[in-house]
Amino acid sequence: MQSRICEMLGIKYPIFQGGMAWVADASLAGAVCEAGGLGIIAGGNAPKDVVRAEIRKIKEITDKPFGVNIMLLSPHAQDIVDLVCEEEVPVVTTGAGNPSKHMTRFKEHKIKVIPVVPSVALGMRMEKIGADAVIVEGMEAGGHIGKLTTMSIVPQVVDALSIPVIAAGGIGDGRGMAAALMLGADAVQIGTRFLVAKECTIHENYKARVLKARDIDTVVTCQHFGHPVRTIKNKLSKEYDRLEIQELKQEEPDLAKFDELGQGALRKAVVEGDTDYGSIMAGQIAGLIKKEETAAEIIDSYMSETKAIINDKFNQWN
Ligand code: TUI
Repeated sequence: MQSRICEMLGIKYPIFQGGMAWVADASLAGAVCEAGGLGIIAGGNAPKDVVRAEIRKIKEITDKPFGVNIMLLSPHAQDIVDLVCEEEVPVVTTGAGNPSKHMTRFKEHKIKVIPVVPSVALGMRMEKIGADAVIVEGMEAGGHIGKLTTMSIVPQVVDALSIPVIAAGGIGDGRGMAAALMLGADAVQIGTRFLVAKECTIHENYKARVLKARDIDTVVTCQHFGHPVRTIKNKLSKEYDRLEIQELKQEEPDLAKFDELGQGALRKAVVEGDTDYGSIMAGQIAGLIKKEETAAEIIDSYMSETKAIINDKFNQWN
């Protein structure tokens, strides 16, 4: 299944692995690249040297194209922009902000730039200033999310733009991938399912919580203050809910309290395996995930399920 995005990036399958902060290291991203997808190293909140080490590692693991995600809320975002230019990273995805001010720099270094856009308007702006494609992420996704669902926003962005669209959020298997392609997406980006990849180095407690999650187990915290984030329900998410109710009653809510609660919470879950007070970011499809597999097995199952569904439908109607 070749598509214009595969041709543009030199990858075999139209599957991106989400650049999940603290999660997406060279081990996971390298395995995804070797399996034919686009592996993406997360910049997250990490400083330049840490990300550089992961870039050097992935270059040892694979000679296939890979990406780096720049999380624009990071205090190190500008450093990571410099880094991807220095290291001649082939593909950059951005998230959690508007990457306009870095675009010329990326283009000078012949980097393919693929921003996450939360709306048609930002998608159009990105196309105008030279983005090579955009990722459209519905609020079914884990982590920091926008307001719209994948089903609603993907076709609207597809209609408004000429560049390829990558759909993300809620795509847990080949059925979801087939649906995203039917909406007009050229590729999909998968986060949550790769959390339980064998090559994913997160704490086993985190993986266990994803494997155990039911359909109703994710929640969105900070809906009213700061940045909305989808996680698996735990003591931390309940603490956020309590704080939100408390601060909604105040005339001048104390936003610093939300930052304080979130400080280091993702690291706590990913590195220390604290699934009570750590932030267990995961998407709504967590309930679909039942087993740990290699990245190659995950990619192969998305591809074979997608092809089977599309063939079946075609045969049914012809
Ligand atoms: O970025 C993500 N997901 C993330 S980032 C992250 S680390 C974090 N943790 C706590 C709070 C905040 C960040 C965990 N998960 N996905 C891509 C994404 N981008 N979602 C939403 C957006 C986005 C939002 C606004 C992209 C652009 C944007 O533009 C606003 C503007 O300035 O025009």
